[in-house]
Amino acid sequence: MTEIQDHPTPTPRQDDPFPVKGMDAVVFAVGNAKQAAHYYSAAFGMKLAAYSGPENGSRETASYVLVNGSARFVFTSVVKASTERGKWLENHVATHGDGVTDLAMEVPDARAAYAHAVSMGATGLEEPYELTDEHGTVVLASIATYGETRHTLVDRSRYSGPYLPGYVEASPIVEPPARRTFQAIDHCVGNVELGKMNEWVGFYNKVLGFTNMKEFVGDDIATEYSALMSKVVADGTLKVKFPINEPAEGKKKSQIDEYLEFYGGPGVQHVALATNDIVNTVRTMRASGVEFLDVPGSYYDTLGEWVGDTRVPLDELRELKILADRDEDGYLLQIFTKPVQDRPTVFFEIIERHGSMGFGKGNFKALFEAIEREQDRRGNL
Ligand code: TYF
Ligand code: FE
Repeated sequence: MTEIQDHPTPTPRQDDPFPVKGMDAVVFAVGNAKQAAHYYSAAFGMKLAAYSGPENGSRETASYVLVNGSARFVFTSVVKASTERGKWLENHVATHGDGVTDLAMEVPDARAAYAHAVSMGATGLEEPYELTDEHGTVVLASIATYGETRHTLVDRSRYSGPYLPGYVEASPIVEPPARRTFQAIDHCVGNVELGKMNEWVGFYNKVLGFTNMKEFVGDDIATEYSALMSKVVADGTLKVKFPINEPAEGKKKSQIDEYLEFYGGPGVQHVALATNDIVNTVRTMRASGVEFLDVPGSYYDTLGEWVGDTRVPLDELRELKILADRDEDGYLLQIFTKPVQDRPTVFFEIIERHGSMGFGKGNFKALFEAIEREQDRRGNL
């Protein structure tokens, strides 16, 4: 830990050049959105809220909108080969497999946000445009980020429909779980190529006015065991947090290199979901067949000594393989799923925060050793 980092205070700045309200949605391009919607309903406990497809005027693509508290995921697939609108989606899925195309952010003014971003050097992908239906008007615009990922900027302050014009309300696919599994998107992590982390951190600093959070993985830790470097950028209110990873020279093949190779370039690595009851969430998801990374029992033999007491008894953390970390602000509990598709690419994190605004740095050793064991099982170490 040699660099000095900004230490953001979570107070909205009056002069924020790029104010954001929070994450609007994580949008996935997948091979079969109908089945993805079922998986995220039955296994993740999300609720289908809206749909767009051939039955209501979208002839080329089908999209399912799933929600859990303020967290919103959208799954999109092509329904017909080689159409004009479906082409890019087809190419995205062919190259990357299932993956994230869009980390959409809700903003108070999409036109102003887009104009600011482009004037500061962002690549514009969609100029601001309006969509209107009987529920009101939404203003959208999109800018490019790493790989083929984009940020759509969404002003939905004059809209009351279930998602966007073009979508109709939809009923849950299965009965939602008795207790909510998570209620918000905590952070979304990108993997970029070797040597590009600082460029992308600079992009978020300059173009979006995001600041660097104090937690990061530097050279020293990277070469020891994690084989990655990481820095975190966040908006002024810390509602949107984007860690950026790049591969590092380590003892073994970097997990980031494995991702880049199998995804076919930079992209979203994991999405962390905030819960108030990680024990319930993990029990519910495990019972539905979601696989989590395995942590050796030895991790728990010493955990109590440095983490101290947490809301969840040590025995229950050990039973469920939940990780814990503490810093000067408090503690957090977290767990990571295995990749959720056949490619070793996108996975999820469940996180319960108690004061700590960190990302679990105390767990990096145990976590990365667990990831290495999985890489080894796949023959990618
Ligand atoms: O978001 C984070 O930074 C933590 C730590 O492959 C992390 O969740 C970083 C890289 C990784 C898994 C977790
Ligand atoms: Fe994370």
